[in-house]
Amino acid sequence: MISASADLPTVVMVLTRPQDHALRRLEKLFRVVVIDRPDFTLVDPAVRPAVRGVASFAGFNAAFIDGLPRLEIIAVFGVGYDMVAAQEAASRKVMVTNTPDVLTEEVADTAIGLLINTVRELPQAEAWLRAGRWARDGMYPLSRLTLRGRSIGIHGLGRIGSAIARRLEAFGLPVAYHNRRPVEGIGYSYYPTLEELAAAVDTLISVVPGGPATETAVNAEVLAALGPDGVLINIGRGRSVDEAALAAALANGTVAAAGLDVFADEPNVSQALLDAPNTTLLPHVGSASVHTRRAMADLVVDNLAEWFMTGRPLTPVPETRSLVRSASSTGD
Ligand code: NAP
Ligand code: 8YV
Repeated sequence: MISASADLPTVVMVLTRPQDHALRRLEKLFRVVVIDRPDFTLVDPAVRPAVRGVASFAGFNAAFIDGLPRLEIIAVFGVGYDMVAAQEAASRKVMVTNTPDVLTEEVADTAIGLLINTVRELPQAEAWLRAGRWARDGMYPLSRLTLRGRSIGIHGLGRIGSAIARRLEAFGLPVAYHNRRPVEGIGYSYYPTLEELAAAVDTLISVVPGGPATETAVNAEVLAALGPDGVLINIGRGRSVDEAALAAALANGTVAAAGLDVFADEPNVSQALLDAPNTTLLPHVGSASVHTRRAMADLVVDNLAEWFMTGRPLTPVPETRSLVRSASSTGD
């Protein structure tokens, strides 16, 4: 057991904004050094050789790992770890963990909210009321689009994609999907390419991980296949969508509307998308409730604690799943 009286491992916490709950928990278990970006030179050179763990609320690269010679584990805040050098960590025998499952239902709820807002124009209707237009100009115009009669395509039927699909089944809407391979034991129709899926449905929800394999997967051809009644929702990663192609498709009616929670260059949003018609844009709030962010922060801390207590973290990323903590690892 790690106890306050033991020789505590040193852990670096990389914080881009305050995480008081996680900090308080970490300070009970470890000696904690806080830095505000993943740059090892921000850690005192005398402390660097003692650092054995990192709690990262930001990404990191190989140079960061190399600057901390006794590093054993990096616990990442977030399920998506495209901003993380996981392969490089694996080759250096550094464990990487992420925060799956604890955010799945929250992100699925957000996706449904974004879909309904996009299709039924609820944010615009509220703006109409607040601007006094209901009393002045009458009823908000009927929404052009509806969820009724839609067919849904999920791009990335994993944990979150499945939770979105379950919700939409309850809405009475048919669901199909595209992954690199079919999911066993699932009744939804599978399409081996994204373009085939887009052609078969009128509502595409993208919830794939970022990275080279999904970069601009939702491109001009996919949008054309989705068609003029088509709605795109992206709650996965911004770079999975060709944003210039999407802005053009919205402007010329190739697709009807888009709801986006994620963007290629966050926190910057391209002017073309800001100017595009029929869009609902959210500032990456998929998991952003106090409840769920606290659960994610707890999992970051629990992963570090389990690693140092048992050598087996709770949620390793696939790249480092087979790593075991070396028996020669000792206290600071
Ligand atoms: P997951 O369980 O790993 O699901 C990912 C799904 O994507 C799997 O079904 C996978 O199936 C599929 N996939 C992966 N690469 C693909 C490719 N090249 N082409 C087609 N399908 C592919 O992950 P999750 O927990 O559902 O999270 C999904 C992603 O959502 C995260 O990685 C993150 O980027 C994003 N996310 C966003 C927010 C937000 O706030 N907006 C919050 C949480 C997560 P195959 O492996 O069979 O292809
Ligand atoms: C978070 C996410 O916003 O988990 C993810 O992959 O995109 C979101 O839950 C992010 O990871 C932390 O800022």
